[in-house]
Amino acid sequence: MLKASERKKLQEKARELREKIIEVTFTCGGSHVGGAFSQHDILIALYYKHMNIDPKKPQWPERDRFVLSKGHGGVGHAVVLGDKGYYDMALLDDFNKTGSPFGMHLDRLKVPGVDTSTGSLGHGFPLAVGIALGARLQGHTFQTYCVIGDGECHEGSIWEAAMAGGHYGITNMTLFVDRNRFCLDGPTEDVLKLEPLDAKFESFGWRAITIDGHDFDQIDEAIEASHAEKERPVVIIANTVKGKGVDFMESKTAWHYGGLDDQTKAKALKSIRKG
Ligand SMILES: Cc1ncc(C[n+]2csc(CCOP(=O)(O)OP(=O)(O)O)c2C)c(N)n1
Repeated sequence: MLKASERKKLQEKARELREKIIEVTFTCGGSHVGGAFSQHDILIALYYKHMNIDPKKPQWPERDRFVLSKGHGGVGHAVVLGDKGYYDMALLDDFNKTGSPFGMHLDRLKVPGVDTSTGSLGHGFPLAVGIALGARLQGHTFQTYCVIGDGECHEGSIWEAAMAGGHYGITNMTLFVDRNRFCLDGPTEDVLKLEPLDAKFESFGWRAITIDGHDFDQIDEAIEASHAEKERPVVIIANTVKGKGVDFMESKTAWHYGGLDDQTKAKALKSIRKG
């Protein structure tokens, strides 16, 4: 259970950075804003409570690693990294513009704090399993965190990685599924059924913990449980809402990717501020 002051701090940071995601989406012309908002509270809990990192030393070998396997959520990750001090937030004024270090999918060679370049779905999670296994073999104690999308679970390589994670008993990583129930072209259960998702992971040797992915107490408790688990890798299936925080975006397939004009930007900010 979080202390009231910790919960408040996380909630306020989440609101502040949701606003920033709207600002960047407005200036760059469009982003994968729906998925950035569903994953957002997980990133906030990790970066502002759990991750052992030093923005002044982005290559510190013992830093915890973070792999945003659903790399199209890069706009949300970029805002968090900027706020943490990896770079000047003003750089995001040119997000996804020609010459900017920031593409829609973040490049680890251009953006400090990014451990893995992602964007091609199904490829970050296998890398995260490899990072965790490598860390164990080399005697490192850092934790590897990874976020995959539920639509991303339609990729076969997700299940190869799950098989490897279960086989090798990778307990130094924490996997999240951003279970917002939507992929690019509609509800996941209509496009290609995923349920029972927890049982699928369990059958691959994982312990599945299902939570409300916008409840900071539940996110925190699940992360702690993943740290304490010593036998099986842990997947946290985070039930989330695509577009969370902006009423007219929530659970709308059309807001997988979208742009804003002055009017919709003002409406979005008003909705976020209302809470
Ligand atoms: C290999 C690959 N195929 C297709 C795409 C295009 N694409 C980008 S996002 C997306 C849908 C992903 O759905 P989900 O993982 O549920 O993302 P979220 O709803 O969390 O944004 C697709 C198909 C891609 N990036 N990579």
